[in-house]
Amino acid sequence: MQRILVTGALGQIGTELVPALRDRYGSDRVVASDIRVPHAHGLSASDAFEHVDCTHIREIEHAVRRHEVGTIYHMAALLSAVAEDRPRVAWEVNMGGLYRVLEVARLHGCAVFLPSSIGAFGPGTPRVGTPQDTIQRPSTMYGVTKVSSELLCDYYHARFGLDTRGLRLPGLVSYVAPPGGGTTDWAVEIFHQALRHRNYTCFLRGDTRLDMMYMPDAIRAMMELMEAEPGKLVHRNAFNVAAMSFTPEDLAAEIRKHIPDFDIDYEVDPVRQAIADSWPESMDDAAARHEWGWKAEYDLPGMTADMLEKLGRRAGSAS
Ligand code: AKB
Repeated sequence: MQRILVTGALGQIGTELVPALRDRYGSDRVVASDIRVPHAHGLSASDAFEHVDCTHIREIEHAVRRHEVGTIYHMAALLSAVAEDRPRVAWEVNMGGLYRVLEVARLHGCAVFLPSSIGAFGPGTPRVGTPQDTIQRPSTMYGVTKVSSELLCDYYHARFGLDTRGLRLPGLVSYVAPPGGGTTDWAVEIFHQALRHRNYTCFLRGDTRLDMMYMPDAIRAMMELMEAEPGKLVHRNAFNVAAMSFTPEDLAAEIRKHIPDFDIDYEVDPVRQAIADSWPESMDDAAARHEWGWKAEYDLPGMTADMLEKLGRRAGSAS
């Protein structure tokens, strides 16, 4: 039986991807891995877990051999703001990690999923309705690693026939695990602060419009892409996927429909503002819709209502 290995399983995406994969394919078929320890992150002791530092090829190979892995969801990476602060580490983790994952995948015949990002675009890219195939000249180290990762995955597909597939994910909103180190983290923090303090100080300008998505849609997109008929895929690394596009002012107004006395103010961080200003407001995801039937389910009102309900419930059960 071939298994699925998830790297970076304790991060914002991995924390929700692992249970979703286990629900769909069976608990015994999914191995979580991370450089961090699982007990602090709520995984049960019976769930398969491997310590994997993706900058060490032997650790990846050990997990792949031991669990007879056939597919790797490679989520381990530094996000945009941290990568800008530590560009050398970002290159080593984002590119070095991917290179080693691809080499192990080549030797063991594994399929590979890689999350790219709106960060793979830059100031020269059309910001509205960003096409699938367009200018990609990002101005951040994160973006440089994302474009290079897309190219490297396409290369391994063309050169070695590896089944590599990827998505250009928008900023992700989720309630299970915090993002940590991204430019779109404000869109998660705002919900926690709204529920706790009725106030949020945002590090981006109020009119900064970015492409965003609710985590359940993102998780479904990853699994649907990996299940798609290979013959139908014209693109591989990586597909634009879109759901909604909003500013901090828009989200604050939507939250106010549920929490009328919620207030937002702004203390702009110039580094993260510059990163956000270089990213798409809204991507055109026609290729994903045509090639494998992608369709988002959550819009801004639906996501906001669900986030507040789920976070409110969690706070209630914790008290
Ligand atoms: C980040 O803000 O760095 C990420 C992303 C959009 O790739 N959430």
